[in-house]
Amino acid sequence: MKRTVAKLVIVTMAATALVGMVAGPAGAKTKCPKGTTAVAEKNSKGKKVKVCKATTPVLVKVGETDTAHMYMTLDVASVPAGLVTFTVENEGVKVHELIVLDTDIAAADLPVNAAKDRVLDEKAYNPLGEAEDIEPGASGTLTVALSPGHYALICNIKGHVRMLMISDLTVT
Ligand SMILES: [Cu+2]
Repeated sequence: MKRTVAKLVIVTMAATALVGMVAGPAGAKTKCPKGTTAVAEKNSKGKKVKVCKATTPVLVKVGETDTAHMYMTLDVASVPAGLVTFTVENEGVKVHELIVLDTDIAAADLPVNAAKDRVLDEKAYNPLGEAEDIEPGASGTLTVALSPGHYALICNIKGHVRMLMISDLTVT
């Protein structure tokens, strides 16, 4: 199934406190209201500007259960189409990441390359964006525009998909 997804991706790797900050007219930082997030858009003159847009929040918790198991849990199984902001809280002791793949394939069915111990060809599954290098105790955010369908969420650091850092999200 071919879907058109707006190329609208914001990755904020800064501390959570900085999430949603937008440069105001005087260059001052302005916080977006609750329930909205800063999104880059082109104005009528083709200039890139940041605007606060309504977004659906999804809380993603990641970490390690034991030496052989990890987790990636979402607070919802489905969200309405539109802008979705993932906030990824790393509760573990290792660095993790979140990659959102626009694919009908269930996350558990994504092929893991045995030698590399990760999903080799992320591009084959239409990656929409990622929140990378989330340190233990830190959080990262990722805002993407999602159309109805299935999305697979993974942490593709070596070994982590095999240890179940995977999740599925349905967009209605
Ligand atoms: Cu991980």
